[in-house]
Amino acid sequence: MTGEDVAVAGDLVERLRQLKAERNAVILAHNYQRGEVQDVADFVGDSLGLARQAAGTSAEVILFCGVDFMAETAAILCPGKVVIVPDLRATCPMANMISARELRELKHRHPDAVVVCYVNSSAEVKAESDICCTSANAVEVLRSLPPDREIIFVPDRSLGEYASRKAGRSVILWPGYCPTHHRIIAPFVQKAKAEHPRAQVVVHPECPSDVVSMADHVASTSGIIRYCRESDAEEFIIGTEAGILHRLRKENPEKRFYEASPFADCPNMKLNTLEKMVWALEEMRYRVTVPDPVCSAARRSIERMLGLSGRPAR
Ligand code: CIZ
Ligand code: SF4
Repeated sequence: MTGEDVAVAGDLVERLRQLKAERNAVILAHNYQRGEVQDVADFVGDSLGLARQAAGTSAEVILFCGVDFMAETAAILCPGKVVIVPDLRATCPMANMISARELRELKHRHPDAVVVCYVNSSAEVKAESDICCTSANAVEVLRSLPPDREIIFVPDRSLGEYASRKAGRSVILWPGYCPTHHRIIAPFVQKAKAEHPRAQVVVHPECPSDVVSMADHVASTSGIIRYCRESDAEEFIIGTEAGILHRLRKENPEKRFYEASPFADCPNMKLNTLEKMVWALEEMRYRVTVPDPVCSAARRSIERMLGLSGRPAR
């Protein structure tokens, strides 16, 4: 950044501070957001941790910096609050890989199956599902299901395969995947390991299965942050969206973090900027709402997950 850029960023941060007070707003940012967006947020976390912050806040307005399904989840869990996002185009290609109609057809072919949907899904797909899960609790959710029931898992095939193996439950998979995590490929990880032989390989379960099998530890974003903080290791190769490196380096200045792939940016996550956050609060747009009956049905599948352990997404 030039001196001028720094001054502009400083002005934007100051303007955000004023607007937050005027609007009684709270800023929530996902672990994959740009560093400067994370730095101005009141809370940084994973989608479910953020939704829980949203539910617990006394603020009236939630400026949600992530992608659409996360803001929808916050709106579903906080019916009395105004949820706005900086850019309506910030969506999740993986969540868009299954529609409610496609899920209904799959259910029709397996009428006795329990439907588990990853939180990376539209409200309509959540509404068609029996129980939701996150990457932090997918294994626990599968283990909680009656042993004699068939299980449908949508939309992420990689997470479904990983959780199925860990839980010892066979599942009917859907061929969805995260384009960002699937750019973390085994040859990149091998190269990073050769360059940093002492580093631990820590990856997200959305990665391809050969990458997952090369890892020392597999976890959700909140799990990756916790593992790196608590581990005695000093170097880590990180296999998830690149935005998480900002937080890992900020919270662990004495440790070294390397990216497992040079191409692991999610362009949707990066659509949110400080300027768009200021505009969003100035103009109180873009509002995210989930009307009934989808909202109530989606809330049931999320609440079933929340009821499992009371403390789900870590
Ligand atoms: O649930 C989330 O926030 C996502 C998409 C990833 C993760 O592992 O935290
Ligand atoms: Fe969706 Fe992948 Fe981007 Fe997450 S990183 S929002 S799963 S495309």
